[in-house]
Amino acid sequence: MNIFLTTAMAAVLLLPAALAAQEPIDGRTSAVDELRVIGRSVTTDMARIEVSRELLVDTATVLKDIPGANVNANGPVTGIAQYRGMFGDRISVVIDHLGVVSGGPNAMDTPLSYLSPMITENLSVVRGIPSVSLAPESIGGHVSTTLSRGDFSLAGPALSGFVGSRYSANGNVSTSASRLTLASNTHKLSFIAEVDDGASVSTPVGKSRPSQLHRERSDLSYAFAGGSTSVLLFAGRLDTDDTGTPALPMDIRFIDTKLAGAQATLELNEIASLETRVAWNDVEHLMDNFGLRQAPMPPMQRQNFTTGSGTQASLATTIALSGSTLIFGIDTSTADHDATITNPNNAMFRVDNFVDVSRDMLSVFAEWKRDAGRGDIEVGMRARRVQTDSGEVFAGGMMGDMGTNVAALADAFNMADRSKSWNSVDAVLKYRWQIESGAEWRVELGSKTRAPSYQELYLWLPLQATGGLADGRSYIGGLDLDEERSNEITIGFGRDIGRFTISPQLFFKRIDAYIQGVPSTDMTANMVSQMMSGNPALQFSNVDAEIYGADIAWQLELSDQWSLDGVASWTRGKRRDINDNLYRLAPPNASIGLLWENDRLSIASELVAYAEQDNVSVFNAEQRTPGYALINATLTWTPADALRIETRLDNLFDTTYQDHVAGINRADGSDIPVGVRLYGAERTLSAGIIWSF
Ligand SMILES: [Cu+2]
Repeated sequence: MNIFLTTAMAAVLLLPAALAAQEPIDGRTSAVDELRVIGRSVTTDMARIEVSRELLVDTATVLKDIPGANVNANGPVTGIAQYRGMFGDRISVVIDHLGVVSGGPNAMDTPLSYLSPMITENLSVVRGIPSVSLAPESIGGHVSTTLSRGDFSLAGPALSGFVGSRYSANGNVSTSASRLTLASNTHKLSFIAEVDDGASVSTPVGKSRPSQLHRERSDLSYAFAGGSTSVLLFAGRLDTDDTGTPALPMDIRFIDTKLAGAQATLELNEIASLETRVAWNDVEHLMDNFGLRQAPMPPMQRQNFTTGSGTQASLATTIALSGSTLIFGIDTSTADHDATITNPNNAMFRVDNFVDVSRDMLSVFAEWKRDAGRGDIEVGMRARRVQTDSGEVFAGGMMGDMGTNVAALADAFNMADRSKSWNSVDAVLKYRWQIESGAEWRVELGSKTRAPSYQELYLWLPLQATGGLADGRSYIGGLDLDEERSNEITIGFGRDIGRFTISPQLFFKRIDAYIQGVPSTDMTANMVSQMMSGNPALQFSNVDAEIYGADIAWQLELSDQWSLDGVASWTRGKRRDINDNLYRLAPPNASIGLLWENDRLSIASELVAYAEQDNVSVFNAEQRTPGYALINATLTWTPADALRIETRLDNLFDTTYQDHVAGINRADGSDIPVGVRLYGAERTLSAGIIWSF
């Protein structure tokens, strides 16, 4: 407890109390059950963060400030969203309402990696069970983001935008971004661009190598807002080069993605409106195990060239009835993937990791919401069909037993029926009851499904291409996988008592046919895996699981300038069929922030504490992690309306700590030994300046 006291006291001392001038804050309204601290708000419904106001490189990092959420960071810009014990493909992540197709079989280009922070307006997470209308596949949660493409100009044609740069001394990490918007009250043309760059960062035990990064992201858009019509057209690009992912067996050499899309809404009449969206993206990606990290012997050098491309489209109609709303919609998506592993020193060596893999989805839904008075109800149903297929695979250039065994695995895969489909129905029921005192209760019931990912199905050779699991184990897919079904309940409460606001939630999910690795019984796969990695293979299989927990956000306004706020999250995940824990769950954690602000200056400090994670999974020998506490502080100064100066201090006491969900180092040549959990950054000072016009 001593460390808590000392750190809490230091947090208070960080705030120069002398600055407490007496000026009211505009726009600081506290609606029922809404917690609002600069740049963020949490309700029983939703937690939202204005990303562009946060001094960071990976947008996914803001998930740590959201109750129940966390981020599995396999590298500096490879954050995988985690929510209430689920992560990866189980979480729906959308950019301006539509998803992206990831081109990396290890999720090196996670959906959130497409959101460079300075050009991201906000990120919000649905607390509890996502409505069926929000996303076609969202068994574990829904993260919604928007790019900041500027506003229409109501006062007539005008040019607006910003230019800004941020720098962090640890690793010379810089982020620079700009927006240029030419807009009238009906037309808007906007260009945004950001370049992020940095070398490997230092931790209290030495440099984490390779953790350098280089990412360029741009987006050109046109928008129209008429009386009853609005349109958005966009084309964008992501270009990531030479970026480390020390928790994975390879690093990013390049990710080259083109994105484009169109969205339109049309108000048909007083009661009905239509929304339609279509998006396309195409990814080319190269990763290797020798370019950025200490290279293995030439025969062991590997590079993997992968592609991913696909489209998503949706059409929905909203009908306003008296006191309620009805939405009908249809969603489709297609995704194609290929991946080929070669050795640059051996022209004969080739492994077709994924060949002509496709995963297509068609889904329809209906949702009815009554938003009248004190008892709000939402009922939604969604039917979905997912179809997948894979081409025939090949591997060559391997000698002796290895060559024979790998050829046997390829033959077995090519003989098998690889064309699969799953039909399922999801249902969500939400009830919100507002009491006269201003308190609200919320009960949500959901039955949600997820068809397997292409890696879980078609990984025919034991490899670590697992959507970023980063557990160091080699997996093979399961062609007979069933869909997962999660039956769940969320109970939430929200209350304003004077200057104190609180919104706790409890959840329980019972998951049938939960997909995870179990020891493979395939002798050939185990022999190959043993020779390549020193461990037998795990096979993606259906098991039974349950996840439960609680999370809370709260705020206490001490005065017009001073406030305290906090978030706490606790999640437990277990197998039901055997005695084991689920893999890579964030340990119990809490943060307390102390904020002082007036209309020109805000100073915030936070104490972030993580408990040890003892509830680790046996099936893949997950390592335990000790607990830790950190203090961070930020200062934002707006000397003029157009100018914003920011500084941030992370890890004030230079604490040596390991983030449980950040993964294990796999890279030779780092100051952190291979097989040891990655350490967090040492004390780091960052600063930025942003000029808006
Ligand atoms: Cu990759």
